[in-house]
Amino acid sequence: MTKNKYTVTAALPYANGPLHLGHIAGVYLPSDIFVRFLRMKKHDVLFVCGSDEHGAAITLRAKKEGVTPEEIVERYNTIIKDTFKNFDISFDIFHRTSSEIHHKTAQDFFKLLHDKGEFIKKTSEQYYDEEYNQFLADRYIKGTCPHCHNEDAYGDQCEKCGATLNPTDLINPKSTLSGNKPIMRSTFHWYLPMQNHEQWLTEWLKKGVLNDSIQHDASKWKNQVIGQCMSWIDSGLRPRAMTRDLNWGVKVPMKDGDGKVLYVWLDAPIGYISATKQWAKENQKDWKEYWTGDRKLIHFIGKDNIVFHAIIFPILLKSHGEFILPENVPAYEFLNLEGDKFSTSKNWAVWLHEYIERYPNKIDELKYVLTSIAPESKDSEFTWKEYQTRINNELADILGNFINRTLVLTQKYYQGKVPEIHDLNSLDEKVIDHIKEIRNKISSLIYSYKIREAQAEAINLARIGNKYLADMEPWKIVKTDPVRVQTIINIAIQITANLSIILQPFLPITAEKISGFLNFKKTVWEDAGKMNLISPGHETNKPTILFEKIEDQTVTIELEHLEASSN
Ligand code: B3M
Ligand code: ZN
Repeated sequence: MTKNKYTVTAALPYANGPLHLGHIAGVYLPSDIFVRFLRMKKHDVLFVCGSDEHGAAITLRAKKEGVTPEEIVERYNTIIKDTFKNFDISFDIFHRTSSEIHHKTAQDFFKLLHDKGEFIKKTSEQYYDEEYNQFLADRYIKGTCPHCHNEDAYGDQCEKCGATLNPTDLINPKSTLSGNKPIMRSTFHWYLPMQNHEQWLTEWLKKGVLNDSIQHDASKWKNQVIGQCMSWIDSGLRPRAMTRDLNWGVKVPMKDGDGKVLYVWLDAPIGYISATKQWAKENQKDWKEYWTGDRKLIHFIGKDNIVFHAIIFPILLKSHGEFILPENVPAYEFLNLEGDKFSTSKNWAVWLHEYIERYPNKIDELKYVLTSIAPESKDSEFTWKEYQTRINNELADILGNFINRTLVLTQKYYQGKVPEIHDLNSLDEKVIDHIKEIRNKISSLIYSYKIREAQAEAINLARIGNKYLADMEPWKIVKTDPVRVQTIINIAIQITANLSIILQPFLPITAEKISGFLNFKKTVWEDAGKMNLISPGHETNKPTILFEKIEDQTVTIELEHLEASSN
């Protein structure tokens, strides 16, 4: 088994609000499953995240609430961090970009690039709000998108059509601070001449399309990611300002940098590096090992973050010169909610911390549903009805039922002791072959970021077990053919043991419970696929119900709650 080394990052959520199911389905859950799997493969893996505490997202929220940006980031860093913990997302560290170590890391990075001559300093005319005495970049300015005519496009991006914009692209620009029409005023900034990087970037991205050199087709990039990057490059890369005239952020470390901070999209991805540094410090490791050499750097993100991770950050890393570039940037599309987009401002959302409060014992249930509908290649939708159907028909009726039947029969017939296995017939053999295939299928799906299909395969194993028991009907022949029943139950126990292994990345709490029932625990991926995991005579425990069914009433209550709290 080759031991591969991975540094896996999950997009740093802005500390300006709590997490909703859309965030989880499209970044944190798939990355967590991927990482849990890599750990079971005994790869060397570091999983980092943290909160993004700079940028207009924070200051505008503070202005809206009439509090300081510090207050906002303190509040939401805590909420987000606790929510991840309660949802059992297994980051090695959840850091924050307001930390000292981050400010220093980002400043050093900027300075190094500056000293290498990687920036151009230039003066230009920019929009300015006279009432607030502030230049208006990014989200400080709104207007009509020149592409789709959405009237609420921001100065950096139109959230409707996804186009990346400059403030001067906007039709009818308005300050988001005062609502006034801005004037033009001149200011200087440090720019990254992205156009100089076009050639290597194109070649590197193309390698991403073809790359199947490592294992399986693990490193193939998603079409959407390559597509978005190439269309950006084809429309011509331009110099992009790496600094802003603001006072909230990482101070520009230059003599003439007064009143200026680093562009949030320069400092935020460096947050992955500073999080690594902090983790390394706490664990007596050398942080550089996680950003150099033959390590694979993987960025899990949402689709609105593609160009920042697949174009701008790689240019910065390459210009720096010492660090590896991402091996892959698995980006997810968006999750919708009951026929509409998730919206913080309209409060059209299922907030994860509220879900956990209401259903503290249904963490794996939600994980299962979100992975089943993950927006891997196109936008998808969460509905409470589907939540109910998937839990009832798949988790309870298939997985729960199979595990329960197997263990209850083992108790009933053999006082919990695993029976002997005797001669196998062709049906037994078919089932056994299937189990062996499934382990490999799941691993190649996970290596290729097809987490949703991988989970479906894992549940398929329970489906096979469930059907096997239903077809063999041991309860009908236990009196007449007790030897045959021993074989059937032994096989069902081995399938259960296999499930306790392969479910670990997806449903860690459930896998742990199954292990408890079996009185057996294996955490190495390669242990799955075997049919002699548990020896005859081994004592199992009495099972409890794994999944309760979701009543219609729960669906009704949740829908009413959603309608009532939205505006
Ligand atoms: N904070 C943007 C977002 O939440 C952002 C990601 C930063 S990753 C370095 O969409
Ligand atoms: Zn648009």
